[in-house]
Amino acid sequence: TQSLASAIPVNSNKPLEHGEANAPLTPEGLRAHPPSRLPGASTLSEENFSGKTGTVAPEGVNASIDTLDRVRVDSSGQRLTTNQGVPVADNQNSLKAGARGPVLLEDFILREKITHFDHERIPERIVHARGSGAHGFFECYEPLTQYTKAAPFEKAGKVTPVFVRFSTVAGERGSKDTARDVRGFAVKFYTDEGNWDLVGNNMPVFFIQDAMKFPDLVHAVKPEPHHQIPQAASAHDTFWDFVSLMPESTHMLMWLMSDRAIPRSYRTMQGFGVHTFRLVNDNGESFLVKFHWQPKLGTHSMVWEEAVKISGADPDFHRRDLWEAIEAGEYPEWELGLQIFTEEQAESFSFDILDATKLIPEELVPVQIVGRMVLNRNPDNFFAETEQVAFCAAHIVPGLDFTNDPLLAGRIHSYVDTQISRLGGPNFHELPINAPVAQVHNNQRDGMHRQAIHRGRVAYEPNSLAGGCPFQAGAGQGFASVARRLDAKESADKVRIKPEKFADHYTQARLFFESQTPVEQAHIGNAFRFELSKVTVPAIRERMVASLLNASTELGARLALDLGMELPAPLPKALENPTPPEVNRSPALSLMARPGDGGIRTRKVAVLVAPGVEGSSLGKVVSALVAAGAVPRLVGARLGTYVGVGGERFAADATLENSPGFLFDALVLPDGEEALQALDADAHTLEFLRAQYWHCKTILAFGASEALLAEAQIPMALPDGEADPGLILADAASADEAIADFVAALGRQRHFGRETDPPKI
Ligand code: HDE
Repeated sequence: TQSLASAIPVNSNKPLEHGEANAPLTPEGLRAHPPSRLPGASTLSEENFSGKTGTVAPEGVNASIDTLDRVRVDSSGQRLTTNQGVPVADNQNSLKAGARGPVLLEDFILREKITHFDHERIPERIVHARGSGAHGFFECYEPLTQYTKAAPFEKAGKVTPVFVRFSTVAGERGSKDTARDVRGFAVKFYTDEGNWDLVGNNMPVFFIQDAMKFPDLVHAVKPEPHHQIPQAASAHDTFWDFVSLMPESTHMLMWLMSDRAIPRSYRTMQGFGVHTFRLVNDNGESFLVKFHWQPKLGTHSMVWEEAVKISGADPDFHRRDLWEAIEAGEYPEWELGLQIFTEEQAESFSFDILDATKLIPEELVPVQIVGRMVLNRNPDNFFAETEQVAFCAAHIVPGLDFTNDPLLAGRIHSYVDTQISRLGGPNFHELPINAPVAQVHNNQRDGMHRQAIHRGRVAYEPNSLAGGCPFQAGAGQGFASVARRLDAKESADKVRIKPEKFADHYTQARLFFESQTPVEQAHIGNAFRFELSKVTVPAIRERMVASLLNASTELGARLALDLGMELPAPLPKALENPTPPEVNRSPALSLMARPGDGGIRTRKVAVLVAPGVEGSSLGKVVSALVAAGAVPRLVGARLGTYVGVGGERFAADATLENSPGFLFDALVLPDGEEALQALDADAHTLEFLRAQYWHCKTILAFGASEALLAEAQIPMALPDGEADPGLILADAASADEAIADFVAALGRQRHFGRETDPPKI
């Protein structure tokens, strides 16, 4: 293909595909703009000095940057023009018949500007409307050619550019980040063999087994149609009405009520391909596979009370976190793990691998780590990249294939279809963010917004007039579907039924619940209680508890008590005696199973300052945090410089009012008599302190600030009488030791030993 393509000087490489060798509006040197942040500087995106065009991927690492460069626009030093490139003399006044006269229809400049503005919005995604994206790359650790010929897994060290979009599901585009919800985890691999979209979620199972039910599920969870309430929340009648009538959703409900649904950061959540896919090698042999993304930082979540507060103070919490981490050069990283297994193995499992409400316990099929993904560049423009990116479950490449999962089948149709209305036509693949790095040659033509200018008179195949080009690649090179049906024994009669094992709705819900630590189980119970207490129809609450009793009598009984109802009889099951499961506990399903390396990189620490703080200890703690990669922020009653007792100067760049405590991972209280008086007089301080304690975060109190703890009624010991590992007191002599303890405690992220139900603080 290469030699043929270069013989004909059309589309011989990607930039030329659009006739764009030297785009005049692409400024020279854009690639060379400096990283936007100096080490140790604030990560506030507003403070970047680079003109805000994103960070720079290491040279040669992100090939997708090249295809985007041809459309990047930088207006610095340029005059203002119309869309036709006509220079505009006056951008302040419309054209009028006299100073006080009517505006003239003739004013094409005004009309163009307003018309464009009128059409600036496109429909938001029907689900996953709220999201954030980033560029990066995938790097393969070892060749996987034994299993697959997919280009990204060809050899060790092979780098494939990616664009990733994380999202919530239910909320609208402007809704809060910290809703209780599933998170989308969609990865577009720009492979040499075309684009592969692994459109996954942060939970490995789904609510329903068949695409037929998806519109119902989404209608049930979205704001109720008569009054559009509630936004970005599942805690309402229609959602629980639907899921309580769909016992197949029980397993997913356990995940949704777990802390997985309120991640601390996109950077601290796992991703899953959910469905079983196929890997196909050069010999045409195929293997079954499940995809897992494992965050290098470990899995961490919020607590519910914190998530609720953050959604008010910073609805962009996750978006900001991802942006700032990348701007700061703290590139988030995940490892890709595969569970590879054969059809014979699959047949022996107690569950059906075509059922998206089931996972494969790692004890059954271990997760094999095969590569890593690093996100190292923020988009330049949210709309052009993050909003217009079009992920499609149908986008796979040679070396991969689908299985007969009936949920997946619907997705193969839905994504392309939805882009056509969302992005305005069938040419969405030509938008720069969607364009493959691989060349595109076919006989598809025309349609709304066509970019490519195809030469010649041939738009059909077979042809002789264009030398038979573009020609079929053939099964050896091109994509060829695996011929085998998953279950060759099945008859192929047309039926609307489900395989038998799909009817086991509770075994894995129980497995998940039983695999959680007591703290996580308590949180799951609290979440069910919260959500169901928002349901106004008692019959729905009762039906849900009756269903949950089949998964866990303990959970069901607790909920009946908490919701003030009689214990209902368990809901009749679709399958009374399911095949016994291979394992009853899978510790890997606990969030606590992946704490990360205990480091504190990118954790945000509030250091309270006021006039007359004891400065030397504060200086030490700030240096220690910076050295460990954390992000200390000096928080005062107002912005500006505060002078310590020893003349030290502290510049507060956040205030008690604009940055409440729950936005931080930890808190440092200063010593100093005058400072403490000032802090004590400000009600924000005690609020701050109580939030930190309630949300199980680490607190370091220097010297006399201990009195503030007492005033905030913070218990010095845990409810079980043990010392609180997250509460560290320091006097001047023990400062160094206390700071080391503080850093270690912060590395543990939360101190759940404090929790009581109801909370004492
Ligand atoms: Fe999606 N889903 N989905 N979904 N989904 C969409 O595509 C759909 C499902 C997922 O960041 C839509 O471009 C159907 C499972 C993500 O742009 C739409 C079914 C999983 C994203 C759609 C499912 C997902 C979407 C809406 C059941 C996890 C956001 C806009 C048969 C494996 C991608 C769009 C992004 C988005 C359909 C179920 C993940 C309507 C019909 C299961 C991460 O096409």
